[in-house]
Amino acid sequence: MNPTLKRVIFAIAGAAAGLLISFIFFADLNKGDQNASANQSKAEKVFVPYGEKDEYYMMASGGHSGQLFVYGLPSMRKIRTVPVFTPDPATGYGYDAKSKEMLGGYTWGDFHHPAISETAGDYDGQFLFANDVGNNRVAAVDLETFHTVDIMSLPNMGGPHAGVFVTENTEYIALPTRFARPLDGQFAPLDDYESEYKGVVSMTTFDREAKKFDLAYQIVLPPWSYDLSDAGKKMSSDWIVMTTYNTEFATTNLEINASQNDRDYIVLLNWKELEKQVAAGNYKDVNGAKMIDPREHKGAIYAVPVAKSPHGVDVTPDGTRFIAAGKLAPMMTVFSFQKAFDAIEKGEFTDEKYGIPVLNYEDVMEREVDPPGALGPLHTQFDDRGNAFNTMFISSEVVKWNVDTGEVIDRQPSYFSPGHAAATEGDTVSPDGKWLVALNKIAKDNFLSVGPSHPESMDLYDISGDKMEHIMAVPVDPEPHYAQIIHRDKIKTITVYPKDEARPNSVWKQDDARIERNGNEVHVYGIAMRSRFIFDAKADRPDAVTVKQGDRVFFHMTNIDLDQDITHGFGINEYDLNFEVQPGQTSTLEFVADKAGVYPIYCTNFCSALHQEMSGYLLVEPK
Ligand SMILES: [Cu+2]
Repeated sequence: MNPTLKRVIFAIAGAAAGLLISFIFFADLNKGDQNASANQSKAEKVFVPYGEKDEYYMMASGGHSGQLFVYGLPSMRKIRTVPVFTPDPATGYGYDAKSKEMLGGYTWGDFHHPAISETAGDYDGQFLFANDVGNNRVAAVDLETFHTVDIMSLPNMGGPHAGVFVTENTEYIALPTRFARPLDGQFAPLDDYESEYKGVVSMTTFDREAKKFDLAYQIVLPPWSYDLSDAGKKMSSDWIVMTTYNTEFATTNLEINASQNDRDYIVLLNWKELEKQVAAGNYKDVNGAKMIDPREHKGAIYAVPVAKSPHGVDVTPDGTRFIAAGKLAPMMTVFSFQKAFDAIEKGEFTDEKYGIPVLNYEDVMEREVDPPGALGPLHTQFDDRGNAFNTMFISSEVVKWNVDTGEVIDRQPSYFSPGHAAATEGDTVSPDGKWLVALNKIAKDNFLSVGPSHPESMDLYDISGDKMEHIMAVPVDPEPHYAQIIHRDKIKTITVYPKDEARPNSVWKQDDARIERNGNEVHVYGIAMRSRFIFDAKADRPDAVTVKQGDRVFFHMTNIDLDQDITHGFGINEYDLNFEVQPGQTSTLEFVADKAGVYPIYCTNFCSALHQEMSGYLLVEPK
C-alpha cells in the first residue's frame, strides 16, 4: 500500500476510534443532554413557526359541554370552540332566534362522536355530524363556517351513544341507542324490561343543499345496550356494525349484572336492504318514525357473538374486516365480512334472538389478538400500511399490531387511561399513517393543579415509523370521547357570508335601516358596521330604539362589513341578552321588553379602534 494512503487510513481510523470513545464517554456522563436532544427533536416535530399553519384539523368531542373542540395538528393548539348542543355566550349561540329555536330549549348536550361527511369513503370536509347522548339529538356543523346549521331531535331513543357514523357517501348517519326504553314515550315498570323496553337505531339523512336532517327510518331491536358502531367500506359498504352489551337484560347494578355472559353480540345491519323494506312499506309508524321490526321483516339484520361487553367496533380501511375491542375481555377480535356474508348466504345460524339470526362465532371470526398484559382494549384506528392501533384503558397504552398477521409490533404508554384514539384520516378508506392522538380519561398529576378535579389529557404519537413515538401530552377540557383528524386541504372555509339582498330581514344600505311597529311587536331592521349601530336611518338618533314595556322586540341585525374577521357583538345591558353577527350575516334577537328603563346596547366583539364607541340605547317606556 502507498505509505501516504496508509497514514491517511490510520489517521481516519484513529480519529473514528477517538470519536467513538468520546461518544461512549460523553454518553455516559451526559444522559440529561441526550434526553434534552430527544425532547428537542420531539419539539421540532410539532413546532409551527409564526406565519405557518398546522397540517391537520382535529375535530374533537367536547363531551357534556355539548361543544366541538377544534385543534390544529401536530401543534395540538386549540383553535376554536364551536357550540353545538349548548348555548354559548361568547358567540351568542342559543340567544339569537335561529340558534335558540335549534336548541329547542335544552341547556346542555352530551356530544360524543364527531363524524365528518364522506364521499367514496373519504372525509370530504363539508359537514360534521354529532350525537347528543344527553338529549337524543343529532347536529350538523357546516365546515364552511364552523357554524351549527341543523339539530334534529330523535324520537323513541334513550341516548344515541353508538353514533354517529356515516356510510361511505353519507347516504345515512346512523345513531344506535345506548339505554333501552319503552317506545313512544310509554310507561312500563322495570320488571317488564325484557318485553316492553326496546333498543332503537335511528337512520337519518342529511340534505347538503338545504342543510337539513330527515329521519329516514328507525329499527326496533332487543333491549340490549348499543355501545359503538361503524359503517362498512368498499365490499362491505352496504353494512353497519354495532357492538352490544347488557344482553343479560340487567335493570340494576349493571357493573355486575351486565357482565355475566361470556359473549355479547355485534349486530350487522344491511342498510340497503332496510331501505328496500321501508320503500315496500314494511314498517309501523311509531311516534312519527317509520319503525322496522326484525321479528316481522327479516333478511337485513344479523348478530355475531363477541367477547363480553365490547366497546369499539371498527371497519378496516379496505372494508374486508371489522375489529371488536374487548373492554372486559383483553383482546381484539378480527372478523371477516366475507365469512359473515358466506354464512348468511348458506343460512348457517346457531340461534335466533328477537327475530335476528345469530351466526356462529367460529364461522365469522378470523383471529383473536391478545397482547400479554394489555388490558381494556377500547377502540381501533388504522394506518396506511395494514396496521391497527388499539387504546388500552386499563394498562394505559397504545398497541400497534398487524391486521393480516396479528403480530404485535409496538407498545407505547399513554398518560393515562385512553378511551378512543384518532389517527390522521383514520376512519376513511385511506388513512395516511402520520399521527395518532389518544384521548385520555385521566391525566393524574401531569399538569399544574387546578384543585381536586384534574384536567383530562391527550397524547400525540408520531406513527410514521415502524415504532410509535410519544411526542407530548396536552390537557383538555372534559370530555375527550372521540375525534376525527382531517387534512387542512379538505376544509374550505368562507371568509364572509355572501351579500344576499334577498335574504329575509337583511338590510344592506344604511338608508334602509328602519323600525316598524305592528301592534305590540317592534321590528328593528338594523345594521352593524364599524363602528356604529344604525337602527333607524331617518331618526335624530339612529342608534336608539324606544319601545313600550311589554312590547315584543325583534332586532334583525345585518353586519355589512364584508371584511374577514370583522364580527360584531350585540349585548343589551341588564337584559341578559347577547348575540353576534359575523361579516355579511343577518341574525335576529327576539325578546319581550318586560323591564322598563334605559338599557345601553354595545358591541361585545372587539371590532375596531372605535369599538368602545359602538353603542346605543334601548329605551323602554313604562306602561
Ligand atoms: Cu363592533
